[in-house]
Amino acid sequence: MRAALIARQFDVQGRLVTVEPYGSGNVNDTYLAIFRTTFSEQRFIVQRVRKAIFPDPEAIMQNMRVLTDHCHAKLEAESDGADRIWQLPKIIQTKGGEDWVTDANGDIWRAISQIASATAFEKVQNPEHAFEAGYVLGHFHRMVSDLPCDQLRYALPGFHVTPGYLAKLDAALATPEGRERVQTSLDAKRALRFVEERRARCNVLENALKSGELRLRTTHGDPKVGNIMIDTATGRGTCIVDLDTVQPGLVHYDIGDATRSACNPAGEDAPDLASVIFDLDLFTAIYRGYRSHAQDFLSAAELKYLYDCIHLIPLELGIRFLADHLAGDVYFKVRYPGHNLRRALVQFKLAESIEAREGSIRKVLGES
Ligand code: GN1
Ligand code: MG
Repeated sequence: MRAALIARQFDVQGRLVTVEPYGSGNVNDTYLAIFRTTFSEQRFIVQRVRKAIFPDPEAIMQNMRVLTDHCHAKLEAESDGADRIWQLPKIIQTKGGEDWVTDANGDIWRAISQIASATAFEKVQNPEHAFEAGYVLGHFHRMVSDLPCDQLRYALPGFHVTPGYLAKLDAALATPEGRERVQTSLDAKRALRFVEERRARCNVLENALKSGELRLRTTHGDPKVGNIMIDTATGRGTCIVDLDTVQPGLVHYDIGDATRSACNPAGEDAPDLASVIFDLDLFTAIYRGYRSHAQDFLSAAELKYLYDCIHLIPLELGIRFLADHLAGDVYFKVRYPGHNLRRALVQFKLAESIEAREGSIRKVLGES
């Protein structure tokens, strides 16, 4: 097996016992490798970075190196006064001292440490869990608030730039296959109408960036609850994983992504659309967790756009899923035909629920 051959190239002691598919990522191929010696065992994550998604995988690895060097030094320096043992995955180098391996197809493979005794939940469990998700993201943002984002490369150009996803949707619609997929499905027609009614709102964050009101920072890019590790011994968040999408961006991309994930108890694959809501108790909890750290670094202008990002990012993810459905499922991995359309409907239902609760959300944000 290719993953086993690759796993042996990293600088780990012992003999390979197993290497099995791991996690539920929608994009990369992830494996858990277990190596054993006479006395101990080491588990780590091996991943193939999909070239089709990340045109410049070396940029991801360079970003990961810059980020982890910055954060590990900070975590060490602050560890005596910290309220818990904060963690962050570490790059495991190859036996030759490289940060990644390139296979015969030109694909990049990398190895990172596994966070021990911790669990990531695909769906939010309760308000305490939502609080922890906010607390971990706030802690991460505070840690990187002094890491100038011009030290990072754009590993995924256009990531979270909503108007760009609208353009992709339009391009998919302009193909005969895309048109056919819409004409034969009431759900696809409904989803498209939903987007059309909100098209004008899709520029809100990019306009604020262009006008200079908002500024770029170092962002995580994908802080959904499934990427927040919860310590099994204490129930406390211990770190955020999945560092592929770390790059310059707006802090709002992360906040909107965290809230769309942690405030929807039905999850991204909700079996019943009627169960998809933006839960205000969960939102109150995640925002309280986030603010514990974020009051140190968020500007007044950034605070002003919080409702906008909470609404925009689920709308954007819905547009991304819908565009991929119409393009023939080329980006997100799917488990059944129509999976991406179904995912889009869940995100649109969530965006609708956010619209219905705008006043209450703004209240929690302290705006009224
Ligand atoms: C993808 O592969 P995964 O599950 O970490 C996607 C995110 C989406 C997420 C939705 C690089 O993340 O942006 O929010 O699916 N990652 C990329 O579950 O596009
Ligand atoms: Mg990810």
